[in-house]
Amino acid sequence: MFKKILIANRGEIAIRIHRACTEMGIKTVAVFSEADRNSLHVLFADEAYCIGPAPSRESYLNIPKIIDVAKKSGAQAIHPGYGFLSENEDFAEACEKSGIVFIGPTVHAISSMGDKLSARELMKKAGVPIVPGSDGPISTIEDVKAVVKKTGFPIMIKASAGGGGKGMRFVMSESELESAVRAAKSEALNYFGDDKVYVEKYIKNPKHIEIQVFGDTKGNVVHIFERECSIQRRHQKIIEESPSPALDQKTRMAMGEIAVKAAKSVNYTGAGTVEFIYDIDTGDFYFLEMNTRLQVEHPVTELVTGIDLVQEQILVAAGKPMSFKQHDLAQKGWALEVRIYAEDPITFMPSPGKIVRCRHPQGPFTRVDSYVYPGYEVPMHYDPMIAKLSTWGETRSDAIRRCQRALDEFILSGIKTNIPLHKKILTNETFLKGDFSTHFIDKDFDGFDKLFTVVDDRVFLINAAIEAFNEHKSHGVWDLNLSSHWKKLGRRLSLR
Ligand code: MV4
Repeated sequence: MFKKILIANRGEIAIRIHRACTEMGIKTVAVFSEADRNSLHVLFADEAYCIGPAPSRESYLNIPKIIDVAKKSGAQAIHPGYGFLSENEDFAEACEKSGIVFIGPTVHAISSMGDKLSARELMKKAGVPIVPGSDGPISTIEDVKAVVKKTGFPIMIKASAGGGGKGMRFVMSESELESAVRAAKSEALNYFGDDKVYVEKYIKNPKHIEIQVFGDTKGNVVHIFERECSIQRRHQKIIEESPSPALDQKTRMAMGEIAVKAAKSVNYTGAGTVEFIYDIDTGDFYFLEMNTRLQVEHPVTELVTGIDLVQEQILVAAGKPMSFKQHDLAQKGWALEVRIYAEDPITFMPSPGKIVRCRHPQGPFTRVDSYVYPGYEVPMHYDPMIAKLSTWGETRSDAIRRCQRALDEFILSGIKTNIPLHKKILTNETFLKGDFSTHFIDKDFDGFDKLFTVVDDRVFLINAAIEAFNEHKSHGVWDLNLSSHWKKLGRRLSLR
């Protein structure tokens, strides 16, 4: 077993990995940029090394520097977390060449799934359902027209080197075809250095459902059930949950078996996620992409199964068998995760800055993965996600109610956050019914009026007065809840 692991990441996931290592008796090495000198993952680690200036490309993406620190510190393995170098095959290869274990899948698995077109071909051969569309890359309009004869409009043109929503174009009709194909190819070339694009029939009313998979080096591959990730904005997930309110047991098991088939087709080892698009109108589901990393939303799977996915990643990377068989696994209850972003809840603009007051929720079946603290300066150089709040309950409504209670306890002032957005989503009828699609934020959610911006609790008071006044204006009665608003806020203000 490893004695020391370098964590090639920052923020909440670096702390999450540190915790798994420490519980296993493994020492940790943190790497940090100059902007992260006071970040919590640096404080927690057993050793910490500055690897460069704030910009990611000069620090967290600096492969030679990170490998150099691993060698100097005597780390036997590197955990990449998510984002940054976690799906970078050059990094995985550089680790291998340096005799350092990359805690993740093989280079073959990363490169096979990194090229979306080769992944699609591979899935088709493995008998995994793919969205109807082109067999291979398209280069001329004629190629596309031949596909559209099968699929009809609308279609999606996707970049093979894209993924996660990058390099996608929606085409409604033939008149848009020529310009769309040209634009998609040049965009793909500019962004990814690879202009290969392919076509899929557009699924109008989809859910984004993904299956957690796990493989070890003994040939075992299992699925660890689904996560529903449809509540997202511009491909940035906001709320994830497990189980999905849309799946019946039959579909769940079918999706799980298909995901295992997909993972086995590349001899997958470690934690991975097979993303599906679920067609609400037909109940069909199709392979979208496979993410060859641990995901941000892994806590919802951990909460409903009792598995520590990071510890399993480390065990398997050290050549041990995973701790469970498929028949050992079951989902118990319901879990949801809300991502807390340092951003304006209306404009979604990042809101870096110094945190004045910070108190995380606690309590039964309430988990917070966070790296912020009172006085911490949220940097503007990195992803604005500062915390994840996950709650578990026997039923979906228990988990939601617990999340609402926990959000009410959350105190974060000095920066703006999307906490009010979460509060509003968790009371939205469509969300509560569970029959939302990926269009929820744009179509089913009325968002906020422009008056409401969160700076600190004082604004909640003003907003409560505005809401009560509007209530009075429209129904001629004062919202007596205002007094409960005041009482609750008064209590909270006095807490500090
Ligand atoms: C699609 C789709 C509908 N039809 N493909 C691809 C990347 C993944 N993260 C989301 N993707 C989608 N691919 C076909 N053929 C719908 C999505 C999709 C989505 C698309 C645009 C905006 C937000 C979205 C959220 C989830 C899924």
